[in-house]
Amino acid sequence: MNFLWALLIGFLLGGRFCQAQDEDQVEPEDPVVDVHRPDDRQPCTQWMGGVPGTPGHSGHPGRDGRDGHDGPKGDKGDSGEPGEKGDTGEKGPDGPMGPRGFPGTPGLKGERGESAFMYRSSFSVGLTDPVPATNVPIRFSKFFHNEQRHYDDATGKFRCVLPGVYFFTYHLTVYPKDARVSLYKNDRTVMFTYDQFQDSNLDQASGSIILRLQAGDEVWLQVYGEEEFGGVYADNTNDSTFSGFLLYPDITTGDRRR
Ligand SMILES: *[C@@H]1O[C@H](CO)[C@@H](O)[C@H](O)[C@H]1NC(C)=O
Ligand SMILES: [Ca+2]
Repeated sequence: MNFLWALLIGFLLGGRFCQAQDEDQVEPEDPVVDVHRPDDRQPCTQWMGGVPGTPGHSGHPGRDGRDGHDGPKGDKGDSGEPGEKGDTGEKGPDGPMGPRGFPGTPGLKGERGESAFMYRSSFSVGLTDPVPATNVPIRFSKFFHNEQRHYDDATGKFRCVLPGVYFFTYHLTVYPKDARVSLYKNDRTVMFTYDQFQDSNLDQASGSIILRLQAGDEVWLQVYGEEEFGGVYADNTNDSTFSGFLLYPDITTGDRRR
């Protein structure tokens, strides 16, 4: 369209030059420019060899072309900044049980325990003279030890104060006849010891026993039988002894908290 306009304007301007040349009567000397000799009879009707017109104005921008094909894949970009912390997820199921741990450190030292004094009971006694009487408790009146005075030489009996398990033992010199001794617990014989004496000799009879006693129980020794079995003897250099002690007390829960 613009091209047509430029052609039309150029055509009109060319005709005006043609008239001026006609008035000057000047003939072009350059044969190259003089494409066609002007015809006097028909001035400017067929002569197109005018000066080229000025360029036209720039046209309007054309429409955008079609999108090109996708280019090759670019390099990997830098890592983005960390996002905000998300909400706490739901609690997962319990995991498997772990291995056994190391032993812990020792605990603190316990408080001072109560004194064992109140659970003491022991005695060790002996004879000072031979025992003439039979079927009565042998009274040991030589005291090696009787702190708690649980052995009573007036009766010849050990009287239990602390319930528990007790150990008793006796070592008797036998002279000048047989000795048959029985250990009693509350008027009942528990154990017998018998020694046959031999002339011009000196024997020993001994025995030991463990008994559980309640408070008030009594334990003693006595000759079992008639005088022929009364050979329990003692003098300054030949002792006959009777000993006993609390092996361990029966402590109830109440006693322990007392
Ligand atoms: C008692 O033992 C002593 C020696 O230790 C002895 O000389 C004495 O004869 C003994 N008593 C009896 C009755 O045998
Ligand atoms: Ca003997």
